[in-house]
Amino acid sequence: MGRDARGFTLFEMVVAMAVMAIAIQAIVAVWTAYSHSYTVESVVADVQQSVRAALGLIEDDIRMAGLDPTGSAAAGIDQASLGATNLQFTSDRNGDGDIDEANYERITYFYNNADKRLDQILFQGTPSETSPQALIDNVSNFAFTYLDEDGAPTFTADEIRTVLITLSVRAPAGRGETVTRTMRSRINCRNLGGL
Ligand SMILES: [Ca+2]
Ligand SMILES: [Ca+2]
Repeated sequence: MGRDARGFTLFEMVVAMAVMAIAIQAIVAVWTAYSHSYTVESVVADVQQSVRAALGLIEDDIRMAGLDPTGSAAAGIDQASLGATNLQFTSDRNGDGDIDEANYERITYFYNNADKRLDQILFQGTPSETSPQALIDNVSNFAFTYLDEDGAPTFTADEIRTVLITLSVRAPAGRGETVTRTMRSRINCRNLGGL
């Protein structure tokens, strides 16, 4: 008796099921890897975007440091609060010869290492002064570097012409993994040392 040519033997069924099981396993593995890399990639994209946005805001502010259209506001970088993770600067944005309005004339940026945030204080020294607020979270590393007119590092406020920023953000990317991105920025402060 030959087997029915239209049917399957038990052996063929078992082989077919085994092949299917292997195929499903492979599909699941590929899908898992894909969805994981998709998660990591989207976290990387988010992190890069937020770092870029934060740096853009700081750059715009710091570029204004020392703006002093009347020459009588004594705008510039504040020596007392100058450090590798602290920067306070003034600019006479409304050009009235002093630094006292709630119009972003005195701004402080500082790295809050305990909370891993880059904080800012706006309108400092005016009635509208804000408490520190986070500009960006998950900051794993932050540093200001200051250069004088010859490009040499300095911590003397009057000598500063260029501000360099290093900003690293580390964000969770699922499965206990993290994504870290570091970006640097170089700001030439055209309003400093112009007198
Ligand atoms: Ca002013
Ligand atoms: Ca004023």
